[in-house]
Amino acid sequence: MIAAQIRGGADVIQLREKNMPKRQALVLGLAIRKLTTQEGILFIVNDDLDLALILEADGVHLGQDDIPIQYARPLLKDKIIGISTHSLDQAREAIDSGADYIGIGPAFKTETKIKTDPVVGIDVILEIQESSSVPVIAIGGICKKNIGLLVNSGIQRVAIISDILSSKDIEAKTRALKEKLGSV
Ligand code: 3NM
Repeated sequence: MIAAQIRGGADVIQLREKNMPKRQALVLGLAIRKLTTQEGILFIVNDDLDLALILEADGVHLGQDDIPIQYARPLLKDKIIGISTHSLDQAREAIDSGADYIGIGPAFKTETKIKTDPVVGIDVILEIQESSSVPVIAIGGICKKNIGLLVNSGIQRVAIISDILSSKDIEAKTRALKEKLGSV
């Protein structure tokens, strides 16, 4: 699945396995690290600082309930730290605290995350993007049908799970989404 996403044009792969035993995640992560290194793609580990370090990932992605960036930064040093945000205030705080990028969402309704925050409007995402010194990545419920709404508003960085992973042809779906992003 990951190889197909890379062939389709994914720029970054994130390992996000909330319920997988850590040993299994380690084995999966080693394979992802090998593939992403070969292909020159960034590899980010969700939540787990230890796994990110062991796997020599390019960075870690931290949620609002994870280890705060102040504690993660000394361990990760100059590696990438991204933070999930769900409001203007959280976005500002994440940027001020030294996040290298922020996720903002949910952009649309999503079934993927068990505990989701209220949908953040496109206007709020744009406002954050316009004032942000770091890349802003929209996430949540983004699919081939609605990605144009974001792109037409000037949002060009997205993270997508279900619309890609539920596709029969993951490579073609990733390519189609990427083409829409590139059409602005
Ligand atoms: N974070 P899908 S929404 C992992 O709002 C995640 O921060 C979100 O999955 C946030 O593309 C989300 O299937 C789920 O909607 C994204």
